[in-house]
Amino acid sequence: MDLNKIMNDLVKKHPGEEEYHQAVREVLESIEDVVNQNPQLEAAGIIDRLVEPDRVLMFKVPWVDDNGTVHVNLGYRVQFNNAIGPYKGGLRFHPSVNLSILKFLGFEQIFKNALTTLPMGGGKGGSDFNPKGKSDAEIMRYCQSFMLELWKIIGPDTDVPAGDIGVGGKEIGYMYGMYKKLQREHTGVLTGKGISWGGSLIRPEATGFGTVYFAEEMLKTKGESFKGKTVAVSGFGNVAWGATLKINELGGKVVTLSGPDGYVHDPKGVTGEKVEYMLELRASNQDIVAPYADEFPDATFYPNKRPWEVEVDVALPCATQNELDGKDAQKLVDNGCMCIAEGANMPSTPEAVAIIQKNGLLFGPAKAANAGGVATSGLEMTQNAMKLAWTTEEVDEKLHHIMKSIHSACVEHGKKADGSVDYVKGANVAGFLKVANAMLDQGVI
Ligand code: NDP
Ligand code: 2IT
Repeated sequence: MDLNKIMNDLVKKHPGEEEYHQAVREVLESIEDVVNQNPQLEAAGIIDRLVEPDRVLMFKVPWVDDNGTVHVNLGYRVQFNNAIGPYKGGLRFHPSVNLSILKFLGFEQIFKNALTTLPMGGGKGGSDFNPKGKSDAEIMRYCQSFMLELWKIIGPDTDVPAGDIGVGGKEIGYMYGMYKKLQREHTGVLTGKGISWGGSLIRPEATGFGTVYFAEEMLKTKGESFKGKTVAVSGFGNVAWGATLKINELGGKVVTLSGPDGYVHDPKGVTGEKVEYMLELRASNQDIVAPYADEFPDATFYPNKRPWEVEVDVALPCATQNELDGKDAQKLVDNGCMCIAEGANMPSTPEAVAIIQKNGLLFGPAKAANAGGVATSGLEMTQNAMKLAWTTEEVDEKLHHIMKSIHSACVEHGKKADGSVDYVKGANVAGFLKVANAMLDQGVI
């Protein structure tokens, strides 16, 4: 496989789509050896077919605000690969959303979903709509207008969207309502639904829980656990909340949260009512974490800074892509951090990953460490298909089991001669082999 040629061609075909190039390069670097050892993959054009999405739907989303002013946003769905199951992946509503970001997320989702052991292909979608500061009525009208286009290409066995940044239970509800009306059926076409209308228990917590379960497995390989460990978490959204809940349960202490405005340091730990306050902050539709420090005087707010300068044992980036760079990684290393697991998608830059790995820290990449969210979406699909609902304990146990098997797959494919594990390589190779073999079986389509 000629990696540089593939990348040059991709960059030429899709100029400026930097996040997409970054995600593809990272995977190709890991799987280069495997591809070279298996010439049938090259003969079947697997890589060329894998790096381009099956199709992209782009549409305008017109909507009217509370003052009667008309706005137009852009909506997208990237259906990347359905070799092992229906396209599956979240919808992101954030002003930064563009095709490059959605293609990077959709590409990652292929391998993440393969790692879950469940039959789900990869996709992603969203919009450059900014939900911050919008009224509920505006968000409802927006979601309805968005679904008026999206419904044409999704279905419970075709493409099953879910939430991501800016899309939580409320938005899923508004979109589901419109889908149901247009399609005239009540099927599990979206995941992250409300519990009373087809949702799964534990889905809101699942990504954060899964990230902590994965980190726990990594720590175990060193004879360690979360008990007594200090943890830096970034973000204050859905993933950060779930992770904080689980860390508290396992006896660790979360000492930071962050937003686009800066970070808060709470040396006494984000516990009890403070965890619930995260939900209020998230629901308030503000864009800031600073009010946490007004509400809880033990905490200090540091504007325009990232939490990675705080001395901690474990770091869980749970906000957004490229939020932990080389300098941040060096600070974590210098301060004695031993384990980093990515709750967000691609939060660490390639420079950061290189520094973290060079210094021998445990490093769980996103497609393994945050796969618990989509895995539980898969469990929601199964419950919908069976028209049955599992208990909290049943779902949590299955999620825990899936995260342990993802960890085992990473160890199997990422174990190095010195006994340490390259989890980046392990996750990429394990996910890739499953998808590539399915593509081989199904012919050139
Ligand atoms: P939320 O919208 O609930 O929270 C996102 C968090 O990130 C918020 O705290 C948000 O702050 C912050 N944030 C957003 N953009 C930026 C930015 N440019 N700089 C700094 N902070 C930012 O989303 P989720 O918790 O669902 O998603 C967080 C990450 O986890 C994303 O990378 C997502 O792709 C990933 N993920 C999510 C899964 C899920 O099931 N929800 C599953 C797997 C991964 P603010 O609201 O103020 O912008
Ligand atoms: O990035 C992700 O894995 C998600 N946003 C969850 C996708 C899903 O379909 O549950």
